[in-house]
Amino acid sequence: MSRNAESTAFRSALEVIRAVEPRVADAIGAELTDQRESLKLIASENYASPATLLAMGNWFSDKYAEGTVGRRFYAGCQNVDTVEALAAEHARELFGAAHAYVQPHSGIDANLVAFWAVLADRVESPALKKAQVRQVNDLTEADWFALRRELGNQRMLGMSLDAGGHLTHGFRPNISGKMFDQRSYGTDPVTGLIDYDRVAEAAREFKPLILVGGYSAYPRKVNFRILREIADSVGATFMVDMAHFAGLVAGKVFTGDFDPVPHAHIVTTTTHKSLRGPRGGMVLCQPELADQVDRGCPMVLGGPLPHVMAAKAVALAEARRPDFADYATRIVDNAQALAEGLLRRGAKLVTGGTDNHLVLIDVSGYGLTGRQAEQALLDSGIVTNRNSVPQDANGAWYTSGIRVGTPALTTRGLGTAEMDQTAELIHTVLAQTTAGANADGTPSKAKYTLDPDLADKIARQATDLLAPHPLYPAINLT
Ligand code: DSN
Repeated sequence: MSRNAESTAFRSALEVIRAVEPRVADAIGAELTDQRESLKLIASENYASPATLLAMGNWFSDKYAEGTVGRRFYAGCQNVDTVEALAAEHARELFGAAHAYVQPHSGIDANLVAFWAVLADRVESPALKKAQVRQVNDLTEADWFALRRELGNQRMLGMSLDAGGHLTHGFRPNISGKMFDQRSYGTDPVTGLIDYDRVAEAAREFKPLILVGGYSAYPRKVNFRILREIADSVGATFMVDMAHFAGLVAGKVFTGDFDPVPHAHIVTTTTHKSLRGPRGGMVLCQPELADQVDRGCPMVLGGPLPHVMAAKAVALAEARRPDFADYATRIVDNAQALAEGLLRRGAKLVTGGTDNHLVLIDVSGYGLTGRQAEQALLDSGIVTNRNSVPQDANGAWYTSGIRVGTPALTTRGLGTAEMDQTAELIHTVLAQTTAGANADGTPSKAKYTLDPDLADKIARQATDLLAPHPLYPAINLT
């Protein structure tokens, strides 16, 4: 395929959009410029391929296709069937999974599908059985009351948010924390690592229906074999949310005990993080859960997004190529180089390093909150996000951490030497930023001072670092 074809495709698309609403065409163009010019270190972001992006921008978006392949509630779904079946096949092959459900629109959708599949599979509920065999409209008020009571008190044990777990693993403000009677496991206060003995103890005491593994801000490998043994010892279903590290599983960086797919009953993921696909979600599961998972629509989801499923099929096909394994290896090499560069310059890192795609900097070592650090870095052309650290004294809004990840910069082609230079830029900004004060003289968690000339200089250095690695080099919109 000629590189020129990519450029022509995006230019033509923008021309068509511009004829209707030029401000949208301008915003799309501006977003490309911003992404090209900033050092993107958000651990959950990436750059999908032009083929993946283009698979989303078409008339598949116009089609309703509730149901599953070959069993739709709408006529005329033969082409949707083709792309959904392809995406599922690629997913099964890539991850060695028995079953794949590619309809979830996002990570939370995938998790809700999984939670409901487990509830439906595991809970001895006469009311639920009735709901499944009868049309929902036939259920009486008493049936509904019983259903709520029988399902409403199930237990889930997941990693706490401040230890690196995710909002959807039972955090109170999220629906998962309201659906389930929830308890969390944390990390060791000294090492910052998961203490599997403590997880086992919590599981023995709490006896969860679901044990959740997976994280969004834990910089280490997780031993899924041990977590499965813990789940089995208390009769729990073991679910893993691999959204952050799906690319490392696909690329065979995480194998054996560290690959969740052979160990978990059910695995959820997003497709747009390290996996480098379109924005969306997916569920993989053991055969016994497949029927329940396939009821994701209508249980949790409405109509699937056929255009996104088409893009999932493209991205998953890309991830099955040998060069994806090389990409996944480089993600981790880069994260480790970044961590070493930061440590050498005196930064404090949660767990003292990384063995995945992310690094969690405890910026209290620089006398800053996460909020101050995030903004100072942004002023300097470095895009990160603030994140809680374990036992965070500043809470989930201001935080004491900055999470940085390497999937996006690795896609651009930056390597370990450039990660060391990135560490230098990050350290310089954080070391030169000072926490500000409120009008009454009390310390502010948001205000800070950073010399604007220094911020400009760092932003120029960041641009120089990116210059040899243009983003979407074939695409020229001017
Ligand atoms: N928002 C994602 C992240 O940044 O980790 C997780 O959902």
